[in-house]
Amino acid sequence: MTERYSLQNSESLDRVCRNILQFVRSQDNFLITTHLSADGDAYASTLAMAYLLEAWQKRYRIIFQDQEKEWRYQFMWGWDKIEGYQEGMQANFQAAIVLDVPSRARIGEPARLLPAPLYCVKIDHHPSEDEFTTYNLVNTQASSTSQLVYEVIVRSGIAFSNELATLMFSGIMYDTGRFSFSNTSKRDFEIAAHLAQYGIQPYEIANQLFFSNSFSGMKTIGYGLAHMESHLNGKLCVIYLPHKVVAANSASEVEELANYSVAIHGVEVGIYMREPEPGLLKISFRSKGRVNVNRVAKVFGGGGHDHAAGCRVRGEAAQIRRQIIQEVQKQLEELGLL
Ligand SMILES: [Mn+2]
Repeated sequence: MTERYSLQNSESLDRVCRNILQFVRSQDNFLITTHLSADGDAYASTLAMAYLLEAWQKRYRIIFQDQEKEWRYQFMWGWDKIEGYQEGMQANFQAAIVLDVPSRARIGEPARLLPAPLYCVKIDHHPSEDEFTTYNLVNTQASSTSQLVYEVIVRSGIAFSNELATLMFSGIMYDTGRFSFSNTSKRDFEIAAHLAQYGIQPYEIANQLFFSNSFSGMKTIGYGLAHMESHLNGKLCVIYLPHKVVAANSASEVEELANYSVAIHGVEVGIYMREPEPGLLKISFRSKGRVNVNRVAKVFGGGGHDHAAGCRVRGEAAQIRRQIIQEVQKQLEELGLL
């Protein structure tokens, strides 16, 4: 069953969700996993599916590539159940649920533990890059994977609780940038209104997700802002953190710099480059909406959404920055914005 649904077709959404639920009901001993460098939506959607399996008394393990768990998500139900991938882990899972992942490669090492595609479910809102799962709930219009997980869980018949509602709300809040990014839809507000019935605390959740930075992390954000560069007549902003600066910080703490790169009047595209290890660049692309940054990221072997994408490349920062500027320039010229 490889069919996908579009937001306009709720009958099809219903069918896809029910197929997934039927499959999950029929299986046991699950692997649940997500993408490398798991973010708020990855944690929340993964843990919400674990909550469903728990309610159905299924056996499961949650395995992430990341060895270190992100402390800012510690408030989420099930955080303590997440394991980091270890060499030699046994691939004896009967079924798998992968969340928020556009490709097998983006899972990292836990991909080795996946059973055959016929036993794999994928729930995601990124454009798919390869086929490694049979049961797919993929909608690139959805704000978040957590929104899609809600669509599945609301049809499962399990009792909602504050913990479950907090998970799904957190994922949506995270990926919509507190209900403000261009991906935010009417559906997110409908879901939020339903989840609010279970006593969720938006203020507390926002504090955990967005305002729990360390002192040194905030200073590094300051470093990035103080050193940002303006290119292409102020249409492109580049923020770059060299290895020596990145090394002193937990990576996720300074992720917000990606959003700041495009938070300037007149900027169409923001780029946030950091060097987690010497010679390796992790790059985030953000667009105000007109430039398709997924296209830019693809030139460098990455991908994502039209408005937010990323890639990892090996090479020299100054040279890669020049190439990226050229790619953005091409699109700005095509659009008549330069
Ligand atoms: Mn997501």
